Amino acid sequence: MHEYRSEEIRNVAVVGHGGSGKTTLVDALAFVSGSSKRHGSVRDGTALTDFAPEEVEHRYSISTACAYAEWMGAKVNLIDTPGFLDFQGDAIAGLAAADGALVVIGAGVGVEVGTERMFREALTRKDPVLFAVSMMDKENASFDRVYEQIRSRLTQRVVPVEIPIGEGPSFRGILNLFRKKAHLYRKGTKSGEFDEVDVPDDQRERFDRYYQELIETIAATDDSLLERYLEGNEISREEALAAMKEAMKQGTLFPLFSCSAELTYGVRAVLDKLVELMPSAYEMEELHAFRGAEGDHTVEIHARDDAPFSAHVFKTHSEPHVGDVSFFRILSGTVASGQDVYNATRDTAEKMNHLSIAQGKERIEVPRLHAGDIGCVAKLRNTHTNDTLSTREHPVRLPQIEFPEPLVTFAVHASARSDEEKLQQGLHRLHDEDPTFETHYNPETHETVVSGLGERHLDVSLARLRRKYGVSAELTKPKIAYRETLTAKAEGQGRHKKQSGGRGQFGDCWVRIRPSARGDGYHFKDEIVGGAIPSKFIPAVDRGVQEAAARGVLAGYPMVDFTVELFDGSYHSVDSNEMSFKMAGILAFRTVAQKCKPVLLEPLDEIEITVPDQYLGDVLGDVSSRRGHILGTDSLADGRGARVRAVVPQAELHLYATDLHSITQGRATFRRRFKGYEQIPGDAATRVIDEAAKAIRELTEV
Ligand SMILES: Nc1nc2c(ncn2[C@@H]2O[C@H](COP(=O)(O)OP(=O)(O)OP(=O)(O)O)[C@@H](O)[C@H]2O)c(=O)[nH]1
Ligand SMILES: [Mg+2]
Repeated sequence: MHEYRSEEIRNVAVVGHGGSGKTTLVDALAFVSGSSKRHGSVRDGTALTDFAPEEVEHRYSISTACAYAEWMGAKVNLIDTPGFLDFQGDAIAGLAAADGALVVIGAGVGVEVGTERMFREALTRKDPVLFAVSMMDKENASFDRVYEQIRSRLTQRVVPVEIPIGEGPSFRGILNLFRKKAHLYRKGTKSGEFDEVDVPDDQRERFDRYYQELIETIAATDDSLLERYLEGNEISREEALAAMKEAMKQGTLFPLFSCSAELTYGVRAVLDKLVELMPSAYEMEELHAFRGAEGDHTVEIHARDDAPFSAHVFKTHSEPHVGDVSFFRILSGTVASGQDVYNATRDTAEKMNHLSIAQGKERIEVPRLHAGDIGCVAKLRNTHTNDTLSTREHPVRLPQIEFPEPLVTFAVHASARSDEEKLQQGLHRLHDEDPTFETHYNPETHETVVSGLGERHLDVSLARLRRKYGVSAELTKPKIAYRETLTAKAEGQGRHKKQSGGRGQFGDCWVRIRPSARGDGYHFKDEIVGGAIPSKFIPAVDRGVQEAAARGVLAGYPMVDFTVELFDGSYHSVDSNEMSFKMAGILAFRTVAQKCKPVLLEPLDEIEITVPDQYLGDVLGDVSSRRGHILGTDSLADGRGARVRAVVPQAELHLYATDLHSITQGRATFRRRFKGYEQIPGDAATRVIDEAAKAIRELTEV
């Protein structure tokens, strides 16, 4: 294969709503260019970039995957991303590795929530965007409707460049505005071959209308062009393309294409324009990276071959017999197969053995890759997603990809007890592969919990766990880490006395217990005077109190935020020892805490919901029904809805992501953050206490 340099490389992330036709289009682009030998299909599980067993089974993308199309002397790296919200982390990683976004929209369904989301994400990253309306052959396809939806929901600055001739079953060609020709596809063509003909008479009126619009839009991007256009001068194809490319870079123009990836109609035109309109890797704006493993000085990174090597790992894919495959985008310098590199994020040396590029699941070895290219390498020792590879001589760390935070949490249990250790290892491997999948042990509830972006995300993660690490596991609703606290003060005695032949045990203490402020923790005060308890036994009383407090007095949850004053007691010169005073501490706590009006506390999260106005009422009502407390509602500046802040008990938030999705047709997003503990009101508290008592009864009956 030709060694492509940054000027000849385009990195394009293919993004959009779930099921909009991205994977099919990537397959068609690679096939039509001749770079992929087979025209695969999502329907029969042969699509180039949907090769993971879970993807073949479900017929949708789960992971970001790479392919390429060599076209017009360039290499277009195509990063196929999943559209479902649950796998959004991978879509964001795909955008991070690219220099432009191809937003795919299904001609039948039009603009959807995921289209909007990914378009805005691309805008935030200042990526040029090209829209492709795919599935033009589908029964209910309508190009004009989608065009109108883009204008009303996404941007007024969209301009059609390739217009379909016929729609649905009669879709047979496109009007190519730049060439001022019509392309009529040869029926049954395998790779998008067409006849270029003059614009047919019955298409003349549409052609003129769209052509006028295109030229005026392009002319308006540049004063000198506009002047010449208004003077009646012709704007050449090259000038028009250059102006459009510049406007796309500025984010002021978004070209619109139409195609049917399945029939390969219109796909060549999309390829042409990816090469002509997307910026080359060479045009990448400089980045600022941290120097060294720890340093906070920054250095500029340019996509130049003569700069030191640096690359960002945006995806780790682990395979049963191969191990981890790391996908990276080279940001500066070149890298050769077998070269020693340095992972500054983890301070480890790595070797780039069998340097490759990916065409779907196939990896093609290459001797060298240049600045701006995307490559992959297997079996790095300790490199994970979001790490930076560089060299020992010039170690740098690149800015991190910000992955979405987990929204859904479950407890996880190995199906077989003996698999517990394997489960822990597997879960950590899954996290290394997918940063939006998190796992930790909750010492308060004694459960291992896993979090992700949605239920589907966690289900797929468990399927991977089973396939790759041979561990079956089940998800259950996580236990809530309730706590207990006190609301009144009281005092009393704890007296431990045992006489069972030989040496006895004796410890006796008097304590005062009072509540302290929320979050203040536990305090122990020694107020013994005159040696009523010898000082060497006092820490034992403290330990006893803490041990008893950890088990609470209401429902077995840890008691928090209180102060214990030890103010009196007595001892026996022979029978007293530390053990006896610890027991006295336990007894004192149990007796006195009961008198201090104990209550249950529950963990609360603060949530921030962004929601279009038409769903605001429903969302607020739903938050209230979850015992939520609304902190405030603000209107978003650009009329895109409202932002609601509320505090809601964690116990009421299980599966909130799923519920919010269905209340708002997927139009709302939310974030959650642990807020603190607060007292549970009457009824809800009684329920928790009853449940705890029931659980204890069941345990003792067994
Ligand atoms: N008729 C027709 N069907 C298509 C076309 N493109 C895709 N499809 C079908 O539409 C379905 C979804 O296509 P995909 O390519 O998997 O869509 P996607 O955007 O990759 O979906 P996610 O990966 O889930 O986000 C599949 O059944 C495809 O076979 C097309 O051009 N014409
Ligand atoms: Mg897909």
